[in-house]
Amino acid sequence: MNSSTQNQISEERAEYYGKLRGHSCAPLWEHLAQLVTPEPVITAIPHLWDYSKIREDLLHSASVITAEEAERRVLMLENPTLEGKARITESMYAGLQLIMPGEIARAHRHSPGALRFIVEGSGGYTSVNGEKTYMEPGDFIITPSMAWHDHGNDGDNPVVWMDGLDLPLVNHIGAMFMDHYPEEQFPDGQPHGDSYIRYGSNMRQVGATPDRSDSPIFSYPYAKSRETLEKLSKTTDWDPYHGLKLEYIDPTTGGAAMSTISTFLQLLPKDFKTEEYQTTENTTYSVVEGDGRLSVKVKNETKVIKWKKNDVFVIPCWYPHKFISNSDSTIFSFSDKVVQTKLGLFRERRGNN
Ligand code: 1HN
Repeated sequence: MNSSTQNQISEERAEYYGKLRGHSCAPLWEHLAQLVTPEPVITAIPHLWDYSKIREDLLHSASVITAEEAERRVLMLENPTLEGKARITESMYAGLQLIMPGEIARAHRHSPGALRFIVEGSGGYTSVNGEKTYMEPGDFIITPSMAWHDHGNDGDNPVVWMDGLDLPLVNHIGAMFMDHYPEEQFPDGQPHGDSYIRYGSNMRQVGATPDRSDSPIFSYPYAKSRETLEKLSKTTDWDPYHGLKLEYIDPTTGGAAMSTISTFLQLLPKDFKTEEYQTTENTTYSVVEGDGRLSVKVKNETKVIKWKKNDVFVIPCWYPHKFISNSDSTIFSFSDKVVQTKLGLFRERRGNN
């Protein structure tokens, strides 16, 4: 075929495609190769937010805006490739929230589900449908979809936590709803610790059937999960890909604690080196204790990311990676695994073949 014939076809096609656009149609054959790729093509990149660097910016936010005016005083952690999109990975939102002594973040509710992972400070609390829970560093708290919630700080120091939300997933589907409560705080309901008493002892009242899709336990204290990791580490073989990794579960179902976000706490002992691992999960990590490195393949290069206490880092879908710990380390993480699993899309690859 000579080039003038080719040009003619292109012109013919261009004209035809233009006509199609006018009828809200498009030719699949021009897009198929980009739409359906042999392996995931991911915009988000592995990245780390150094807490020692952004802490100052975060504390500074208190002199820029009050919690009252901001409603939620949060620095969003945006993946560098997803600027302006309020996403830390393709599927998840994360931010660092600051609440100063005496402040209140007013009551509201929304369809995205949220988690809090406490980074620093004591005396902070959150109330979920009127049940208050105080939060300590390393505690994991759930705010289920459409649950009323407000936060406060009865302590003497700033309180900081990482928020994780399924916001991009909900936005994608379109099922977004939010309400503001007419009062600043939701009225007190069940006493502090009630849900833990009801559901945290492997027993439940006869006839009790929690009607939610998230765990009725909405606070998982670090002291308990850390102790469990420590004790298990004495009797359990290390997983070559994860060290010792525990998933937070809903004790009434045995499934993931949240319906749209999987949550984990893992222990990597000093000088542990994991084998190469690849997963379709989009995972955000928050380092609770220790330090180490992440070695991750980006295109054909190996990128080394150094992490330490309180840093946040992400490994989006399908980047092959390994962990190397310098000291005994515990790392919290959250991902979209539970959603992928429900949809039959979850995949993983262990090792490099
Ligand atoms: C939200 O309600 C909170 O309740 C935090 O603390 C972050 C990000 C987007 C939308 C709602 C909170 C949020 C959020």
